[in-house]
Amino acid sequence: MSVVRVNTQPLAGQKPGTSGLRKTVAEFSRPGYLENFVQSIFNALGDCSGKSLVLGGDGRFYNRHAAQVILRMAAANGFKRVLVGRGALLSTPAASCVIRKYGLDGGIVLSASHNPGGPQGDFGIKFNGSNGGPAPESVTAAIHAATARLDHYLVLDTPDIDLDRPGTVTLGSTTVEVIDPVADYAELMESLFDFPKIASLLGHRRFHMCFDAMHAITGPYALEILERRLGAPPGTVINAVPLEDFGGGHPDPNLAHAGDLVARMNGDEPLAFGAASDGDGDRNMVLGSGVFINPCDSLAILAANATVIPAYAGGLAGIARSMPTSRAVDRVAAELGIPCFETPTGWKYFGNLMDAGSITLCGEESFGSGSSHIREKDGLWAVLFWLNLIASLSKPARTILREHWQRYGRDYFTRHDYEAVDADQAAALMEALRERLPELPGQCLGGYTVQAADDFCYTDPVDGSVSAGQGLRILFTDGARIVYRLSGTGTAGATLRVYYDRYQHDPALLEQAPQRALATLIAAGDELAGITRLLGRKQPDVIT
Ligand code: VG1
Ligand code: CO
Repeated sequence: MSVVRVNTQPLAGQKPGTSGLRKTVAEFSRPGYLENFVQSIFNALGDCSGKSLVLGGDGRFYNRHAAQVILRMAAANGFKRVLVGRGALLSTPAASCVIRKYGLDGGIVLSASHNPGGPQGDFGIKFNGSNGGPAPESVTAAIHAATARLDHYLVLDTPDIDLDRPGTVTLGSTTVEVIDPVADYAELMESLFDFPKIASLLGHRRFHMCFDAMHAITGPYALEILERRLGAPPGTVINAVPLEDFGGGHPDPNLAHAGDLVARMNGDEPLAFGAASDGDGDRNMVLGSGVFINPCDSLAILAANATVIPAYAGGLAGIARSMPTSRAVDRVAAELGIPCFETPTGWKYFGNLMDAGSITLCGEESFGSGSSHIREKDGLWAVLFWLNLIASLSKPARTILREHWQRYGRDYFTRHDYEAVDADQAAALMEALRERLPELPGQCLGGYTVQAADDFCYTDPVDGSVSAGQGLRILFTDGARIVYRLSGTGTAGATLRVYYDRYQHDPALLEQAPQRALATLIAAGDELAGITRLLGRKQPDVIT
């Protein structure tokens, strides 16, 4: 076994986005593409000798190959210890859990999350630091800078190791431990929630639920936790086997893509509760009988009822939400008398607040919620939180939702995504709108008067770092809001996301369909940015 120094040159475009580097499998398969990026992560870390890592991914096509390459490179770069999930599998939250539990220096998660997989699909690499959370902007910028000056990478000349057999292998001076990807995470969940109470709910003959793992990473986790530890009937978890192409589906838990689950919810034997997770297990969608629980409302409800859960019985230090997320959780924070922070989109902005002890819960409108138990959003955690609430409050999910609206009012929310838009056209639309921001206050748009308009800029209260250009916000005098931003996770053209929300507290008007309740605001948003006019799009591709 010898260390080989391979000469290379910088490859353009290796810039991490909202959540790691995401490219097509075709691009990742180009000679040196994967190796260049991994070496750049190691270079940004500095001297790797003596350091430790966790490695695993969501099981998509290229996952196993990439894991073998990364192990050879970690060994060549002098890492002391690498823990790798059996089969090269690890959900994003489980990787965060393992980093924290074993005091590792960081982790590499192989995933493009909700992006489609397979040879024609996408692949991705995320790097997490020693707190278990996604690398902050300062680190991703250092990695990107390293990609631009790379001239060689190091790799150990050694064959693939058996990733399916738990145990220890030595590569050069690196100890590689193949670990059970589920055990540490399942144990952590058991320490947070009232498992006996959830088990009695799941054993009740009138409570039927379904968890759709969408052939992505959460299958093995959900089987272990829901069916084995909590005794849910076999078959509760569907699409449980991780497949390299996610069975041809799109592992994005929303009403459009979790079709099997939606069909079961509305089938002959309607279910009391349904949930789904995404490619790498960090997101969740939760459904009650006949109702979809918007992630913004879900976060608010978890916050309002947190003390029911053993792990949060002592109360919450504070809450944070991403800027486009509705302000439903702000109302809960105000009532609890705790701080509520507004951060840019992406989980990396929550890490400092959690490390500083300023927040306990946080979430995003994009089906992500989590707490300071780890430093990632956590799909199954949210599902267990909901089950614990239903069991402890002895109320169905839809009643918990309705009572929440009656008490706090409802923040109607929707997100409209325009996918695969021409990148130049999308940038021009955003630029034109940005230039008009100063003139908007006081103007009337479709019956709404603009109170303020800005390009969201965040100053991290912990380290003072500034993140500018995080989305265009139009705030109206009645509290309604429109936000425009471009996605940072796509691989084809640009995706324009437009977020609409409006508060309603009239008890008689809490049960409207969101698209209806927001119709005039949506029309105003289209007109203001010129979506139909400039992009030629009459309808969004995905409505959440
Ligand atoms: C999207 C979501 C964002 C989320 C990110 C990563 O980013 O909007 O809230 O944090 O995906 O989630 P963007 O830039 O496409 O809007 V995941 O589950 O892909 O790691
Ligand atoms: Co994800």
